[in-house]
Amino acid sequence: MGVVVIGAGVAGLVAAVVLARRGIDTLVLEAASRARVESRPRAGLLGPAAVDALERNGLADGLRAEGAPHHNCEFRHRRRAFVVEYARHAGGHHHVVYPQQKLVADLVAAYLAAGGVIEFGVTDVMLDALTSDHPAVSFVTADGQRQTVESRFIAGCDGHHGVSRGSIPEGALRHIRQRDSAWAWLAVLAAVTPSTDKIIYGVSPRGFAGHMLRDHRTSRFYLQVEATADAADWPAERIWEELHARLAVDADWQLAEGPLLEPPNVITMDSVFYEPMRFGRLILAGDAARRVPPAAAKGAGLAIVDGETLALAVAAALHDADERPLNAYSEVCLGRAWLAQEASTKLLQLVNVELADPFARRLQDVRLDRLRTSPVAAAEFADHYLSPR
Ligand code: RFL
Repeated sequence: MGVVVIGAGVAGLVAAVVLARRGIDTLVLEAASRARVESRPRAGLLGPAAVDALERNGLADGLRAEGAPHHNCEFRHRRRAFVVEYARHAGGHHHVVYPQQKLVADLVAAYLAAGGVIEFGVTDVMLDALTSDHPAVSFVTADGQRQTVESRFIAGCDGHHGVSRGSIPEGALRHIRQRDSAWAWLAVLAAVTPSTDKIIYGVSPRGFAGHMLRDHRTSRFYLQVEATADAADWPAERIWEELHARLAVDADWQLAEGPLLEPPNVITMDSVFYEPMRFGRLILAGDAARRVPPAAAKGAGLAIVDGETLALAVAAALHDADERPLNAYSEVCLGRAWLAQEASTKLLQLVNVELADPFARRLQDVRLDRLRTSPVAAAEFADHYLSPR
């Protein structure tokens, strides 16, 4: 086997398609069922680097047909709304909103069409001999058979809680962690047509509220909550009450309510990087190598671009015996990921409200006023918001 890819998320599937299309024998191992990966709601907003990578590899048909381009976003502050036309400040670069589960379904189809093999529902995945020329993966198939596969490389694309990174010996990777934030976001997914055509970042004296878009029937909302918050304390009624209050604006605007599609989820804002993204013949990509909070919507985009970079580097090593791209892989991906982390940190400073700190709140007022009135501040925001490009 050329490459075993662990995890059929966006990182793993992009890597697998690019490898399979280059004639490299590829096996994808996925813990969940196909139905689950193709219906699990997560990201929606994809930046230009990710969209370009999908376009380059002919993987953007669904996104082009159904995705919604986004050029502007809206802030609400002191009950006043203002729009930042960020694409205008960034040479026309923009986002596309396309639900991650639809992209995963497109990628699974493209990979199978390229002759790739996926084992869904695997358990007990174990990695071995990572520093040898023939690393091995053993796993139990959905029908209970233990199998062991030797390969030339293993792509660890199994997300933040997967087994790949944990197979690397203690001390081989640096763990670079941000100090814990006092705040988390309560993530809410509702079956309701968005009450807006652009993302809304609402900064209110009660804390931040975000109104994101998924598709014409689905909206995502976020509420800033304490890092120690318990989702069980947030019944639907309390969520809607808080969203109405925090998104309120002195204008003719109504927030439409709808049934919650899944239990709300407390997402902490901590970040961690594992460096380098490679140990011997195991190469990490996407969330397996880091956790960037979803605040600036960077994780899926980074994972897509990591997947492509990984596949091209492995293809160069296998086809041309050229290991230079592989040796550069970690640095290239980390450069992009730290840029995204900086954008995420800046966005959190802009929208999360330090509820008990009047000094910080006055500074936040200044930041938001500058964003509203200064083209330089808007251009700076655009640069972060769309990075990496
Ligand atoms: P994934 O998507 O987690 O996929 C990993 C896959 O590996 C499987 N797996 C295993 N398979 C085999 N053996 C094992 N032992 C395994 N353990 C796990 C899993 O079942 C899964 O299928 O990782 P990947 O590919 O690195 O992609 C990362 C992105 O999913 C993530 O960064 C984004 O979803 C983050 N994110 C967002 N990113 C954006 O770019 N834009 C957004 O708008 C955005 N919104 C979000 C988000 C993440 C969110 N949550 C759920 C934290 C909104 C939310 C609410």
